[in-house]
Amino acid sequence: MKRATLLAVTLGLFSFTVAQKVATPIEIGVAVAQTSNVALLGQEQVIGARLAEKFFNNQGGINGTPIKLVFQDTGGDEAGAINAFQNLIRDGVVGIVGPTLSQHAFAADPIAERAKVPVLGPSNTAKGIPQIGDFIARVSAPVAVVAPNAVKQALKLDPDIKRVAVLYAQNDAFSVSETGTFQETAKAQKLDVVTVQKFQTTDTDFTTQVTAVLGAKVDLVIISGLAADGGNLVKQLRQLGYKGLIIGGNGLNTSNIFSVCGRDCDGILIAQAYSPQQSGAINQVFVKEYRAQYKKDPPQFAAQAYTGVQVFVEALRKIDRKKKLNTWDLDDLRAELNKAILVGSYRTPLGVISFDKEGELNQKEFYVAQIKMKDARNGSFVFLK
Ligand code: ILE
Repeated sequence: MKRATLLAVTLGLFSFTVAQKVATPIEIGVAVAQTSNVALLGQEQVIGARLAEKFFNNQGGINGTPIKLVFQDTGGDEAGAINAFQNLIRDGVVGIVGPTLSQHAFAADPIAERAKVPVLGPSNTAKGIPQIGDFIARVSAPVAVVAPNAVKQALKLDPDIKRVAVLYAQNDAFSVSETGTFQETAKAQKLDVVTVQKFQTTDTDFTTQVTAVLGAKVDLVIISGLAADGGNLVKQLRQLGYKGLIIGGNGLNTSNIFSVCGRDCDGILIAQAYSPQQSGAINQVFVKEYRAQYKKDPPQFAAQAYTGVQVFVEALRKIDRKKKLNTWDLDDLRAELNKAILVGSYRTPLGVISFDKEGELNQKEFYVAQIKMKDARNGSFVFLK
């Protein structure tokens, strides 16, 4: 039965191939969180990657050869990320866009590095990601250049801010990295960090931390955590009476927190590495497609995942022009692809980007948005000047 099905499928594919003259697609792996709490962030990456797949295939893929994204769900932990990477590498993808979290990247990227498979981190912003190895680069600007913008914006909105409370998820590598940047920025701006509170991304009750924050009489709260915990923390801060400004870190940068903090999400400031208003032609196409399907503006995580796929596509096109991709040995192609990625420059929805020789991203434009809630469920990110 199985064999018969396989034969039928093979024959079907064969005749399709002959009839359509479609070459075997080039497979690019996408390993992000499609399940677990981390999927609050990962879902947007799946959407961005798929839009890119469609867009670039409509353009003819890699000089006539279509691309195919191969998805592997990392789930919410390191073991899942490692497993997803291993499966993709074994399946023969040319490179991997992923994973969702830096916490997962520190565990899974070394696997790709050893196998010499290029990785583009779509959202891994902790310090030290490109330094994991030669095959690891990212299209997500590091926290050190993104996060300070939110603090500066808060001071623009309220120049009288003096006392700051900082909270962070101590079991998440990115949150630990981000709070370091936030605390340094606060001090550089001559603010007093009067209390630093820790929590876990798995926590749901933040009474202890909120009590400490309220007792410290602060004008600004800065949170580094992920979407579910971060959203709950905001909600509990508001419910227990905190009235001042709140900065949310990159882990709260999704409209998926609206269902967690509801109306209490209103006013949160979040730094952005992407703006739907970015004027480049490809961004305008991306925004149009995204709006048509989802009736709202695309979020940062979707734009970055789109960019990850785009960088692979453009680097592959370059290689293919010199020597057809189907004539390469897979190991050689992966190594060549890694080199091509690092020397290129790309017009993406994030603006024009390139990489330094370690695989760190060069990006110029950054923004800050403020959440505006319309009711308990619906809201938007308003970009500030
Ligand atoms: N930027 C973070 C990280 O590096 C999260 C990505 C928020 C979704 O882990």
